[in-house]
Amino acid sequence: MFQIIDSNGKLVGLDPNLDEKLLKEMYWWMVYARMADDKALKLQRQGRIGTFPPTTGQEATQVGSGLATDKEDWIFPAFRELGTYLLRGIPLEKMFLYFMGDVRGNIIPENVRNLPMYVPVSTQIPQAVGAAYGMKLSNKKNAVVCFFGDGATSKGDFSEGLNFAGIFNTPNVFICQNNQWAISVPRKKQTASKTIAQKAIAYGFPGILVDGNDVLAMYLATKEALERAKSGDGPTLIEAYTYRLRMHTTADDPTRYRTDEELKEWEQRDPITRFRIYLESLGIWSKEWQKELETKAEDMIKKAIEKAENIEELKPEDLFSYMYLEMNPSLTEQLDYLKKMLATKEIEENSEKIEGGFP
Ligand SMILES: Cc1ncc(C[n+]2csc(CCOP(=O)(O)OP(=O)(O)O)c2C)c(N)n1
Ligand SMILES: [Mg+2]
Repeated sequence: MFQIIDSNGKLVGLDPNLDEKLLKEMYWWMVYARMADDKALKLQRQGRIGTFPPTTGQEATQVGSGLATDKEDWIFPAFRELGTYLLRGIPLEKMFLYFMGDVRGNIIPENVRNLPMYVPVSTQIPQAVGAAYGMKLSNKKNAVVCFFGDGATSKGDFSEGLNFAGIFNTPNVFICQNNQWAISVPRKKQTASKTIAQKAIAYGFPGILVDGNDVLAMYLATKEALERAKSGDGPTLIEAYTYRLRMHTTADDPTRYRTDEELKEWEQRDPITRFRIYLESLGIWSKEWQKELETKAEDMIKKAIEKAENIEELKPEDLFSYMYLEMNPSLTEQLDYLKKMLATKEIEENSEKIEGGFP
C-alpha cells in the first residue's frame, strides 16, 4: 500500500518536499470538512436538514485527491465527497440546501467543473468515461476524476465503465473510496478479489492501492494518475483504503453490524490527527494556528447555515424551472394547468373567508 506518513504521523515514504502553503491548505480543508460534517449531523438531529451521509474519517482521500486536480478537470462524484466539493469551490450552503431537499443545492457555480451528487450507486462511472472519451476526441488536455465507493464495484456500471475506459484509453482517474462498508455489507462480500486496485489489471490499465487516510499519498497518487491521463497514457484506478467512522447515513445504526473494536482501531488511524502530528514535526502546526482555523471554519459554517435557512422559498411553479433551458409544449401545458389550479385554490381559500361563500 502506497503510504507517505503512517498512522503516527511519521514519514515512512519518500519525502515529497511539498511547499508549506500546500501542506497548510491540505490541513485547512480537512479541518473545515470535519467541522462542517459535525455541524451537519447536529442539524439533522435538530430536524433542520434531512438524511445526510457523513464523511468523517475520509477527509484525506477527498482533500488529497481534490487538491491534485486542476480547475479544468471534471469531477464526477458519488455522494460522500464533501471535502472535494468544498475545496473545488462549491459553497457549503449548497450542501446544506441539498440535504434540506432544496433543488438549488444541485446548482453548481458556473466556473466549477463538478457534477451534482450521484445517489444511484455506480451510475456516474459510465458517464464519467463518456465525458472523458469526448474530451479525448476533441483533443482537450484535461481529465475526469470519478469517485465511487467499494459497494459500487460490484455493479455492472463499474465493469462496463472501466472496460470501455481501458479499450478507448480515456483520460479518467477512478477513485474508489473503499471505506470498508456499503451500508451494512462488508467489503469482503463485495468482491472475492484481494484488493479493489487489482481489478484494473483485467481492464488493461494500472491500479494502485493507497492509504486513503494519508493525505500526502492520496495527493501524489492522484497527481501522477492525472498526469498519465492528460499525456494520453489512459486511465488509472486508485483504491483509497479508508474507513467511514460514522453511520452510513443519519438513518443508519452501524452498531447493529460492526464492532466497537473495529471502530476503535480505525480511530487510531484518523487522517487529521496523523497529519497534524506530521505538520507539528515540521514546525508548521501550532495550537494558535489550530484555533485560528477553527474560528474561521465556525464562522464560515454559521454563515452557510444562515444563507441556506433564509433562502427565498420555492414556488410550486419552480417544479418546472430547472430541468430544461427551454420548456417543451407538453410541459408548458402542464405549467399552465398548475397555474390555473393554484389560482382556483386561491379563490377557494378566499371564499371560505367570505360569509356565505362556497364552503
Ligand atoms: C442503484 C442503487 N442501489 C441501491 C442504493 C441504496 N444505497 C445507497 S448507498 C449504498 C451503499 C453504497 O456503498 P459504497 O458504494 O461502498 O459507498 P459508501 O456509502 O460506503 O460511501 C446503497 C446500497 C442506491 N442508492 N442506488
Ligand atoms: Mg463503502
